Amino acid sequence: MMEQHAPFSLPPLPYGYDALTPQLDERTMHFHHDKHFAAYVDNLNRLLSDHPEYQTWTLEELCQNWQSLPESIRQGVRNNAGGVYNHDLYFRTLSPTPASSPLGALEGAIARDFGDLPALKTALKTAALGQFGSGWAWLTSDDDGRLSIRSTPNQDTPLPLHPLTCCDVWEHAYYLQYQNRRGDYFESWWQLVGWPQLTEQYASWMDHRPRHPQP
Ligand code: MN3
Repeated sequence: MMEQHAPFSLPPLPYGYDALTPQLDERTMHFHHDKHFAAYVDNLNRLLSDHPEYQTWTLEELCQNWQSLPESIRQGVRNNAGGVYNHDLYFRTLSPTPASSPLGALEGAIARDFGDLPALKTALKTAALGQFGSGWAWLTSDDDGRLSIRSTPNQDTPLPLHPLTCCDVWEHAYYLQYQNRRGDYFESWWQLVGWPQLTEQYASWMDHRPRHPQP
């Protein structure tokens, strides 16, 4: 998805709509994926339809370089390319059969950068609950593999940092099931984080990261 360019297509949900129950119910998944995520894809394609010169840009390029677009589509692409990028990662990194913990290089990096997994969770929850209004909380890596927690407003991404996973704290992600209880939603979301996938992604980055000149 990140390397795709226009026209973008909605990736199917990688598991059943009822696969994440009871933490995320089927109705929430239908609205969130089929209505909200789909709308970002449709809006982005519509914005780019009259601008063939930007139809070769990848999703990441659109997310990172929206400032250089014409004013007529700049804010729209910022919001909707971000919406596509963020929701793609959100749905891909949830798992119906989550493992209890990260492994390998990721486990080591969490110990180094947070102390332990509960400390990472606390920092991420603080970011998720502290984001005023709509936005996202992120676990990211820099080019050297150092992990950090970020939050972004609206549909902004943490690029050029590499996001490992993200908690959607827009009300549309949880209101049907949790109403105003964002903290309860976070706890449910946390139980669904697919650590095997994050472990593999992090290991792959570490194997292929750009090499900095040695001093
Ligand atoms: Mn959402």
